Amino acid sequence: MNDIVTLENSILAEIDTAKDEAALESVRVTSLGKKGSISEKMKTLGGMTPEERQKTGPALNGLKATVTEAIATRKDVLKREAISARLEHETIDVTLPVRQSPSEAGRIHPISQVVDEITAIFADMGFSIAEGPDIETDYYNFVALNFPDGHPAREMHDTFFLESDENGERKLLRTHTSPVQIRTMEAQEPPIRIVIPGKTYRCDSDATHSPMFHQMEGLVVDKTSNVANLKWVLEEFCKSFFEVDQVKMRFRPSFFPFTEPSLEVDIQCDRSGNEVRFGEGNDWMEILGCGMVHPNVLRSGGFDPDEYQGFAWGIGIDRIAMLKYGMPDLRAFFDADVRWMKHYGFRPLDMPTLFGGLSS
Ligand code: 2U9
Repeated sequence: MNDIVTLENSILAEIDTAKDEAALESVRVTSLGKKGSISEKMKTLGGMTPEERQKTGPALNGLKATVTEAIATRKDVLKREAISARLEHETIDVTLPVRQSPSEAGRIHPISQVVDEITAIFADMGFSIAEGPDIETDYYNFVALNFPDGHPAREMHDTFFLESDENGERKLLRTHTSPVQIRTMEAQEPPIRIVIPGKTYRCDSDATHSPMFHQMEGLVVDKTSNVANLKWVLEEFCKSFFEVDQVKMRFRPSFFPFTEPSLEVDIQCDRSGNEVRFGEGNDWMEILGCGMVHPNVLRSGGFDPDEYQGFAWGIGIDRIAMLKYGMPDLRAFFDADVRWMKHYGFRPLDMPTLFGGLSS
């Protein structure tokens, strides 16, 4: 029994002098752990006579309880001492300026902003957003869109070609987002209502052309869609996008291989002041191209042109971003100049919605 008292005194002394929680944990392991001094003593109970065991058993259980409680009490004291020490040494200088969080300091690029605005407008009209690869085949970029081999309109696209692959096929960087419409027609049954914002590529570079630029095309295919529906969709889009109540539009005959009839669209504007104003004035500005989908293109998508019809349009995102936000030089979009982004960029948490305002 004496050795149990001695053991208790020595363990309690170690607990009292433990400097921190790590030292206390080490006392717990060496006393109560599987191979600790108390556990080792417990193991000797089996070799004792019943009388010895009757005395030693409760004494060891009491030792275990005393040590467990002493450890818990010391742990509380050490925790409180550690907090007091931190409070004494840690200070906050409340006069320092608050550092801006990335969600406040960062800016959304005007192109991304305009893509989000367009997405919000067309989603509200019931359109889905479709995407496809930037590297395309000649078939999806040209043939399926009614540009057969040798068609003169191919020359106008200034295409970037990749090296021929092992099958002799020359892939290319898509010159418009139109391949996505063909891929969607192949994969879906009408009615189809999609818009495709995305990167496009043509070998052209000056103040108003960049080798990589952004387009937003749209496609509707069903059994009844017509030019009146097309005009309504584009008018609603222009009013929402330029955030005006009314906008006059002028549709002029044009030619694109993938649409018949094809139309170019001008919107009313006022150029008399320093900036262009939409929805008023006596001037016109060309803004987009559109038309009814050509029967050959419907066939490429797997639809019978005697049963289905549709309309489509294409618009340059960079250009409408420049017009809406008064940015004079296209090249600045791709310069990654932080000062320019601070001036023309948008706050990350001001997401464009029709109910909250597109650009407010
Ligand atoms: C399919 C069927 C029809 C897409 C169209 C235009 C007219 C057009 C230009 C506008 C400015 C390109 O960025 S831009 O230079 N695009 O004028 N695009 S109709 O017609 C399609 C597309 C796919 C299957």
